[in-house]
Amino acid sequence: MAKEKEGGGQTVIERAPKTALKKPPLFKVLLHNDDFTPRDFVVIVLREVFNLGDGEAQACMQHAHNHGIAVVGLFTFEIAETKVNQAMAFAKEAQFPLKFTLESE
Ligand code: TYC
Repeated sequence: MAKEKEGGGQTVIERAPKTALKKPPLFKVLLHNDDFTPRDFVVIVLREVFNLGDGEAQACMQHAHNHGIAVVGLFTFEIAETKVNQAMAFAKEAQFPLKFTLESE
């Protein structure tokens, strides 16, 4: 990325060094349908854990319900893993078999 910098009345364009860090790989979080988890519970998990808006959460839940699976979002591995663990712990506590998995992009 080029960046402008003021230098004694001149504008100097600085280029990012060639050693600029690479973007980390992204992972898809997938939501799986099941026959037992209530729709409202799925929507709450998508809102609370994955920070989806209400409309997005409804659409994601409905997609999984209709097609068996839905992409919740793309995250770095650690964030994806943390969110999947939080979401499944939440479901386990409520005794629902709701399942999320990770897939490399
Ligand atoms: N199929 C569930 C029901 O009819 C709702 C549901 C939707 C469950 C999406 C999981 O990922 C899911 N109660």
